[in-house]
Amino acid sequence: MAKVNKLDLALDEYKGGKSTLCPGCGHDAISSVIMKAAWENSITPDGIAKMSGIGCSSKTPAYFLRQSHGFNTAHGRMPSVTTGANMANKDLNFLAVSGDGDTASIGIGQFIHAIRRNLNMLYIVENNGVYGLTKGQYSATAEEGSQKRKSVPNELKQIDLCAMAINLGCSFVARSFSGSRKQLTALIRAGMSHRGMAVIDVISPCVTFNNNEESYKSLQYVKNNNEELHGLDYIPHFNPIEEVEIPSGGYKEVKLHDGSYLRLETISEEHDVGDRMMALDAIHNADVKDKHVTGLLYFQEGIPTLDETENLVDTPLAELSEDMLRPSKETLDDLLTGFRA
Ligand SMILES: Cc1ncc(C[n+]2csc(CCOP(=O)(O)OP(=O)(O)O)c2C)c(N)n1
Ligand code: SF4
Ligand SMILES: [Mg+2]
Repeated sequence: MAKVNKLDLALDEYKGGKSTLCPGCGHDAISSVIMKAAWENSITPDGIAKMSGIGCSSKTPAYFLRQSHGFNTAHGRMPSVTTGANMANKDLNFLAVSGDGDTASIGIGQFIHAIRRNLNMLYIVENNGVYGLTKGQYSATAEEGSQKRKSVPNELKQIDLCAMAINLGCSFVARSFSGSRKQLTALIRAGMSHRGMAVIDVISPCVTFNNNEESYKSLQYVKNNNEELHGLDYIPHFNPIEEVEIPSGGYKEVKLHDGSYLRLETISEEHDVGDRMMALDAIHNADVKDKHVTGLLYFQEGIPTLDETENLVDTPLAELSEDMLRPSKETLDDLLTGFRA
């Protein structure tokens, strides 16, 4: 019999359609981690809304969680559509997948404002440094000096989405790699447990246009130049922490909104995830050495989310009856009088 989760569902119930991406594309590895993470976290599939923009990465929600709600929006516009959907039904789990082009080029304004508003969502960037779907032009996250297949080196400075998110006050910022399955699983599970905006920038090699050795986002380059901040283990709220084996070295635990924990095992120097300057320092130090720093870079609990700032009622607007949504003539008259005063 197939193994089931806390909802008595097998992993199969969290799968999607067959992928049409190039064999070996990093995005497919991320899709498989997303399915497993949602299954292991025992999230009801129809309680999830999959959001995406346009690109090979943004196509991937078709390949996981077929029973979930889904909205494949316009290029770079996913955050604003998610804002609307979140206002209509704040109780859904918003799981967004975007690309580096979708996020750092055409959609950068939208990305910035979603972070500022602390939209309650998990935002995964599948970052390959190129516009894969339109045949591999350099994107704004391609590092200066990095060189894709059959091309001259990229001459422009990169935008580091994690540094930008930290500077904007994002409450959960992580970087990972599609080839680091254990680390990525722990981070995605933790991102799903976080209340507020969680940004995970995942380096995801484009095997067709940007996987040669001169590219800083190629599979081999990332494997050789990945500086992990810590080992990561996710302990779900339904699993008593006392029963989890304690690591032999040093470690710290981060308690997440739903009562789950992310255990951070020290690798070399201890990274304080609550220290914004330390997070920016880690990114900068890796950048000057042409390395990639991965792990949970920054975390902060308790920042009000957009639905809280907007004082939404407890019941999602989508579930309120029409008489609750439509103000009476007297209420409207009162409102208008207030505006005229
Ligand atoms: C308004 C608009 N401009 C341009 C395009 C063409 N276009 C489609 S996907 C894409 C880039 C996708 O790159 P990225 O988000 O990095 O995704 P990847 O394919 O690399 O996963 C572009 C420029 C479009 N679909 N819509
Ligand atoms: S073109 Fe690149 S990003 Fe798109 S599916 Fe192929 S390998 Fe993946
Ligand atoms: Mg891309």
